[in-house]
Amino acid sequence: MKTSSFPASIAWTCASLAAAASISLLGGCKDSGASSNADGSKKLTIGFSQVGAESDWRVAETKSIKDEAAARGAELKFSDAQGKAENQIAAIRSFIAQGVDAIILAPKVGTGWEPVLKEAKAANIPVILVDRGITVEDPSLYVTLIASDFVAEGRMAAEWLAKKTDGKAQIIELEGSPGADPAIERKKGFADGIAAHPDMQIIASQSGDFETGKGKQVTETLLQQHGDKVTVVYAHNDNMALGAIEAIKAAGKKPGTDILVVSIDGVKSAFDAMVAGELNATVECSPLLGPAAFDAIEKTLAGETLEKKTVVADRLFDQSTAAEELPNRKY
Ligand code: GYE
Repeated sequence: MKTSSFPASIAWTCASLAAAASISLLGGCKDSGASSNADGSKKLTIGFSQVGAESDWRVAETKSIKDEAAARGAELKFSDAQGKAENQIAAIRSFIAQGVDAIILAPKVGTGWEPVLKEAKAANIPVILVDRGITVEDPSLYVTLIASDFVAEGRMAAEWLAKKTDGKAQIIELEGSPGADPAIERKKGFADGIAAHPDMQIIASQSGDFETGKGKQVTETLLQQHGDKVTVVYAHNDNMALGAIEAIKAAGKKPGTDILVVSIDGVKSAFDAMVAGELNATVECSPLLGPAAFDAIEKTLAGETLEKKTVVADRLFDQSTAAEELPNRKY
């Protein structure tokens, strides 16, 4: 789907300025008082509102965006919201007040963004969404979303599991943060994937907030409640799966054998756990979004119209290839 990106007026101004004066598009067209790059182009100032650092995945995403800002000579104003959407709203307001050239937003939840995004739009500051989507009535409130297909990820996990278990599984599901796009969609994709297998059932489902500690805690409680019935843990991210692995061991069982563990993200520690035989499979979800985010910023400031969504391609890894793949992992 193609939708117009940022207000045509600002796009026109940037493009024509660049054409007329041959200035680097890297410079954007806002004056935030920043200095110049070595090649004489004006330094871009970008605000990045990050959810927090709850997972290895998110730490890798932050690094990717920081590294890319440095590589492109942009100044990055970074805000860690400590897991709170309201802190992200405050950070966006502060970026607007500082007159940044563009904002990168990794939204904690899918709703509640309309008012602050209207403020950004009124200030002619384009907003690029990374990793999670949002629901807004007016799609022009953001330029583009760069993210994985979370429904497909959940489905991939389910299909792998159906093959592995011959369609028989009693599953504990560890959900991501409530209201977060990947939590909602990974749940849906997985449910779709097991629907054709009547002997695959989710016997309990609870949020572990995408964190290792909470994943462990929730698994401990659910194992106490459901005892010997459980044959599989499906976690919406690797960190919760790693927590679940600890809880399974503490309950005197062998993760990966007595209870299969499947998750999503593909972080290095998940590959280590697969090599150790404790995690069975993980679906890759790339957090290396910095280059695509900065390409989008440069294009929108240059007046180009962007696709509304760029889908990052994912694939599943299991124990059969984990050792061979581990040295190639970049996060
Ligand atoms: O899977 C998880 C994280 O939004 C895609 O958030 C991201 C998810 C990722 O904390 O580990």
